[in-house]
Amino acid sequence: LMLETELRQALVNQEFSLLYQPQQSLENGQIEGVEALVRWQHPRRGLLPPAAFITAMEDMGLIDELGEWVLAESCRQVALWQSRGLRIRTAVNLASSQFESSDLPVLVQRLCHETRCPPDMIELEITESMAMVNPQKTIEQLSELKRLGVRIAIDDFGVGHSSLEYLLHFPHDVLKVDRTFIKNITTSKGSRAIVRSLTAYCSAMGITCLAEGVEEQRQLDYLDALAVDVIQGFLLSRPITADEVETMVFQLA
Ligand code: G
Ligand code: G
Ligand code: NA
Repeated sequence: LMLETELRQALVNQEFSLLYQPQQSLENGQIEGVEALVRWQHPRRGLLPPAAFITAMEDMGLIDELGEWVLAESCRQVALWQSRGLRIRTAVNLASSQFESSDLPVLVQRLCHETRCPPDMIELEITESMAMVNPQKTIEQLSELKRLGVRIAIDDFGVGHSSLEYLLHFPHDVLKVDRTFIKNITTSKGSRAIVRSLTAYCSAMGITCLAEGVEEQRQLDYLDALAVDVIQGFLLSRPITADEVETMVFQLA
């Protein structure tokens, strides 16, 4: 079958699923939240990562439908965890067309309401480059989303050529420092200086500074010394199922 036909069928047949990658507070060691990461259970090729289908779905105009499912499923999972006494905030990646849609705030409000998911348990991730396409519109869209009570994370920060002046005007709760800086942190004074300046910015603004792609204990030691708030990466955990998240949260509580 053509990829497009397969992807349309995949939406109808509900072949997508979510894994969740834990995020840990360095202050108290607890799981702060998770990032939802979509997978495609292909009928013959097995479990496929986003790299195999996200761009294609953007090109085919199918990404909004997938994105709505990801958001709804994340809200359902947050509500399910909550009903079992677990508060696990869930971060959801937005594609640029989703973020640019004027319908996004209404959609978010409706899904939170329908699933009984508290809006402040949902974090919407947009990349720095998405934010910079039209900075004025970004400010307006983020302000409207913030009024609903959801949290905002700026993803892949530091590699998207944005002016820091704009960052100040984008309402956000979390800055996700791009993994390039974390990869180089043990060897590069420059990377350490950049992370240090980002943690200073976050702490002054009351924003959470999150380091993504943490793979080694030595990187974690530097990040801890630089006062990063939260880490995410293979060192802590790969993306895992909702049940595995529950087990991990109980073990660390
Ligand atoms: O899970 P993995 O590391 O393979 O994800 C790779 C990238 O795919 C992520 O960094 C993210 O940008 C993108 N991605 C994962 N899940 C989603 C999703 O639900 N929606 C969108 N738009 N992108 C996603
Ligand atoms: O940028 P974003 O947060 O969307 O990235 C999520 C992607 O990064 C997922 O596809 C996930 O599998 C991947 N990822 C998560 N932790 C690590 C890590 O420690 N190292 C590397 N190389 N990739 C990671
Ligand atoms: Na992300």
